[in-house]
Amino acid sequence: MPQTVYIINGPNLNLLGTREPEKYGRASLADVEALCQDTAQRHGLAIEFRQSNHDGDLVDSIQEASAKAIGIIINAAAYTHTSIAILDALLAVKIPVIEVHITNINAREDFRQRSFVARAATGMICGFGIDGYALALTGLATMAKARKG
Ligand code: CA2
Repeated sequence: MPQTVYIINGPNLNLLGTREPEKYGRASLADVEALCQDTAQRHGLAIEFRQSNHDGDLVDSIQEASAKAIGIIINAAAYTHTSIAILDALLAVKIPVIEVHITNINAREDFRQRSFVARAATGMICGFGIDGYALALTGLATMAKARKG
């Protein structure tokens, strides 16, 4: 049985590829899932890919991942900058958490430069477009291998 990584996406990311292509690119969320599936397979990992517009659902996914996964990749979208509930859920997990953003949030509006998720994250990747998800998976695969020795 391959080890599983949960990839959790927050509000409005279901609209990826339909609007604001200059910021978020032309790929859809289904394209992101396909990229993650392909990358995970190359590393011998399985993925559970989730998206929700509701922070309680995202908390449920984080708690589920905590019991079933070797790592979490999370793009909490706008909840990154507002949700203590998501931060508390992430602080309660013992597996590595990689925060991903399509855009470079540090080069955007002031309110996007504060991330609550970052306080619980092992690492953060932003500004690489959707490739950030593949980079995060590769990072988690490297960590998992190092742990196995
Ligand atoms: O850069 C990222 O990945 C963000 O997490 C995207 C969020 C934004 O609130 C964060 O500050 C940075 C926005 C996700 C909404 O995505 C859309 C994509 C296409 C059309 C409309 C929304």
